[in-house]
Amino acid sequence: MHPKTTDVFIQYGTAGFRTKANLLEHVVYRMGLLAVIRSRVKNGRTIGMMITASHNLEPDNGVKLIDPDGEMLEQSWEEIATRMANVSDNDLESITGQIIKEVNADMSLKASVYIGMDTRYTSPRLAAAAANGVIALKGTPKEFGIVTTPILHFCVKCRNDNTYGAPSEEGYYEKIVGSFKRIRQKLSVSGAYNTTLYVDGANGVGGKKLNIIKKTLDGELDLMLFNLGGNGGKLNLNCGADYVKVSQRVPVGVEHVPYQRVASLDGDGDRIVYYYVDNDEKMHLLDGDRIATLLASYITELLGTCGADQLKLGLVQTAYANGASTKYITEELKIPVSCVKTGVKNLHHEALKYDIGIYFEANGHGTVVYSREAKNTLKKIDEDGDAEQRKSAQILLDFIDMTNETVGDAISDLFLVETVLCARGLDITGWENTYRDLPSRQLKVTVQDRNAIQTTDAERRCISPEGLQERIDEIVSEVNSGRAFVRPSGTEDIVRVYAEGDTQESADKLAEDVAQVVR
Ligand code: NG1
Ligand code: ZN
Repeated sequence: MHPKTTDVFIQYGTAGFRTKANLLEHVVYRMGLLAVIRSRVKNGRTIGMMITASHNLEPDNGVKLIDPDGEMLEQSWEEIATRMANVSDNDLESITGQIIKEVNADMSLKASVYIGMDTRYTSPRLAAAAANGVIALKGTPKEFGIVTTPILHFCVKCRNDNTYGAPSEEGYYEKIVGSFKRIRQKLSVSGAYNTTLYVDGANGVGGKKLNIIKKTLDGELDLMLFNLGGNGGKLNLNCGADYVKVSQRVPVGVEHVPYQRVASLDGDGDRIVYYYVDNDEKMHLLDGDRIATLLASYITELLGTCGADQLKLGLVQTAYANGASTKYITEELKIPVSCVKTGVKNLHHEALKYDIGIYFEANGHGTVVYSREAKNTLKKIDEDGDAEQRKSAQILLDFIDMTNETVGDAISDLFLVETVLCARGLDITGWENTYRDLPSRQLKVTVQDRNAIQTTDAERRCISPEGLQERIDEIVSEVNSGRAFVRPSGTEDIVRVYAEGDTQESADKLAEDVAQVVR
């Protein structure tokens, strides 16, 4: 029904399949087949399929599968997905049969697949191909239309675990926004905090959903929304969280008032960074590391006041975390930090090792996960504690409900950040002043074979090609507070270079020098 029209090899990577939209129809159809098989292997529990290319530009698209608990597809299935996507039309049936045997799927079981998509003009056609794939193997598709990636993750989780919430967009608003409002009633707006927040919606789905939420807020937060996709604004083009973070520039399409805090979302609403411009029109970025430290210090404070210090809280970062943030977390907050390989699933798994695990990529993708033990301890304090302990426990329980624990979520993270700023009476400079970021620079380098570069130590050091790490070490040693690493991207055919230094000039030069060695 959806014939393969290209021989270009495609791989299920950290962000699923992602490429030019016109190369994807057969891939998405086949992922519909695979989602049904996956659902049956999971005893008929619901699987999710999200059609999106996140922060990529409009001509791209992609698809990722969501496992029953709302997490990313189990890693061992990535190879199966890749095999299924690349086989010829002629061999599709036999390979599908082979895979069914291999994974031991009982094809007589029911199968359920939730399908969501972002705002790209190619998404509806791909979502239809996905549904056709599901139907071809006698599964039941349910289409959610245009939703953020995290809303779909949430719905999948709720469908398989009804204690988490109701599996619908409304159920999501009820839980996330509802708990934000409940918390706001317990806190008073004070100090330097003010309720006006500007938002850059990247001309994607996140801004559209905030526009729905905005109408239900009663002055708890005054959202001024920009880049909602109208007025010729192009998806992710010179706007959105990735643009702001990587280029270190303000997005187009947003009105800039000095010292007004702005939240910038990415195209599918799973990343968020904050920034403001000062009187000299200089942009100050508050990225994922800042959000992580803000949340970590607030949760730690509440655990203290409610007498639950025995719960183990930890933070998870990647090599891209600013060195100053890691120093602040370990030395000032005295919270344990782990560094893992890039890719949200790696952070998520590491975070699950703590009672309360906070994970963020510097690019603004992250969330908090809470163990059953942590939730039960807080509920018990809410029942048996003294008045002050109970108050903190209740705020923390609302905080947990406001968190989308399945995956990084720009909307949920926005409400978490706004809650902490309000509770602490902070404006954006107060938040910024907790520590000073080291200047940094990211570059992309095109090489012949990016996989010639192999890394170790959570991607902070190269083990091949021979001699490369020694050269980098030499260059880094000449820079004050210098740090640099290179790694092949998992989502683009490039090598990424990252560098930090004591000044912007030294960070820029270090990145450029390291890039020269890689080229
Ligand atoms: P790659 O292309 O592997 O660097 C990028 C981001 C990841 C993650 C994935 C998935 C950076 C440096 N890398 O991965 O953090 O978000 O995309 O979208 O931001
Ligand atoms: Zn995204």
